Amino acid sequence: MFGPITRSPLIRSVVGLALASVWLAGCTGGSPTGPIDGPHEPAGQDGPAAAGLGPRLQDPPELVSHDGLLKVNLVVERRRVQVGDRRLYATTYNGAYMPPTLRVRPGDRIDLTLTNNIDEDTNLHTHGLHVSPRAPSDDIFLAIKYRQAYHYSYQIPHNQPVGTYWYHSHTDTLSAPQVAGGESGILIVDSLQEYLPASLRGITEHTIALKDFQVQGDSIKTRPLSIGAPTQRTVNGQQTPVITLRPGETQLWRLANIGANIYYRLHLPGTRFHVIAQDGIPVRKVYAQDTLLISAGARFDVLVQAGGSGTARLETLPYDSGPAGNRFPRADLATVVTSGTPMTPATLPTDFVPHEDLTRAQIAARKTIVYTENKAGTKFFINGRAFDPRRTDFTSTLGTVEEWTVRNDADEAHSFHLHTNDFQLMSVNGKAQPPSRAWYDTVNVPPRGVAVLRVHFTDFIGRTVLHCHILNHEDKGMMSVLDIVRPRAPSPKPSAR
Ligand SMILES: [Cu+2]
Repeated sequence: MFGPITRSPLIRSVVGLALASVWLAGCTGGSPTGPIDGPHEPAGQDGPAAAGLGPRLQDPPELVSHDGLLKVNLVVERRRVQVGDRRLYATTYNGAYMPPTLRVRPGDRIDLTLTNNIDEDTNLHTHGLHVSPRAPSDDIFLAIKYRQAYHYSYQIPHNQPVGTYWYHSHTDTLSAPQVAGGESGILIVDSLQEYLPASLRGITEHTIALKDFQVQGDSIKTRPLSIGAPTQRTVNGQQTPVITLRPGETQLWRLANIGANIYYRLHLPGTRFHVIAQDGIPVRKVYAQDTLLISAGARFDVLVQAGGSGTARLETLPYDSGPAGNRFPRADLATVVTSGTPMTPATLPTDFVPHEDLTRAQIAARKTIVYTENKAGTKFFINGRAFDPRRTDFTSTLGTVEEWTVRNDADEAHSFHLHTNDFQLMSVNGKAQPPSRAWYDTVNVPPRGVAVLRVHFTDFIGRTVLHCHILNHEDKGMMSVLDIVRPRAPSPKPSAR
């Protein structure tokens, strides 16, 4: 029978739900705090990678598809787990704050059973996947009751871009408490590395999953959640872990903001992020940034190339989301240690992966999406209305391209996320976005700002959603229903008399 194979040498196959949860709990409970010079990777003898810097970065365990299929059992349950350097009750998948990474390829199917062992509704969303929004696929309208299980089946199309995605709870009014509590993990569609020049194929890659938690007693705080309250940043569930490179080495880092509410402004002094994919979609031209704004839900796949030996802090810089928003302070995320035998720095790619360009597409319809909120910041609206899952707010036709203007009439930043189809960002505040790096599934819309984007509705019909990915805002109304419908059959020609 099929068993998802992980790349960890410690696990061969996960054939049963009980085994999966027991093993993963054991794995994540034990290893993240291991010493930096633990048994898995010997620390360079000549490098500064010595005791005292912190635990070595652990990539999450992986469940990998086999012969086109990935079978997964995820159990949602409250567990006391290792979170950063504390043990806290969290809302876990399979007993871990940082659950397994699902690793698949275009054309694969994911058969996923989600079992709900928490005393409230939950469900699952495969963020960024171009899959059907209808049950048993990526239907976020369904609610899995306490003690019930649901069998999801996701057919990933052959045209799915390769990169970093994630999965998380999308439960109506409960997304923020459940994601903040722990219900989020990484999903990778392979293989981004196949597009790299030969000299870079097979480079070391790391997931840098950014999750943050607030504390209440012996638990991760889930409600009421204040976005601006002090919060602990973690990378793969670890607090300031150590990432090691050799001088001149190039690594692929999968940066993913999979927390509930906060933004990151990532910075690594002395190094630039060479972006090769945005929200799981490879760029046409690689570009380099000193800092990367990663709004809630967003991902960047980047190449980093180490300089000479030394130690630097991967940090998030202060970010101010506007007068009605929040001021997130600077924080350390990881320690980056460069040591050991130098490598010749590889030439990084410039032209990368071709992608559709909608710049000259025929526009079938235009829509305006206006974000507003009340003065108290407790109610959030799209076009004056709070989310109602029974109402259809927008209708689009399969096979057409539309241009949407997302206008943020609030005094704080909001992000825009669309399910089922990615979009091409055309401009932000009138500044044109280069088409060679314009595809996203999530984009930040500055306070009093405007984003213009184009969507090509391909492959799938059904009711889906668009929303702000600051989950407190989504839960409090900033979400709308989009129904993607088949084109109307041409009206019959009048018959000759
Ligand atoms: Cu928002």
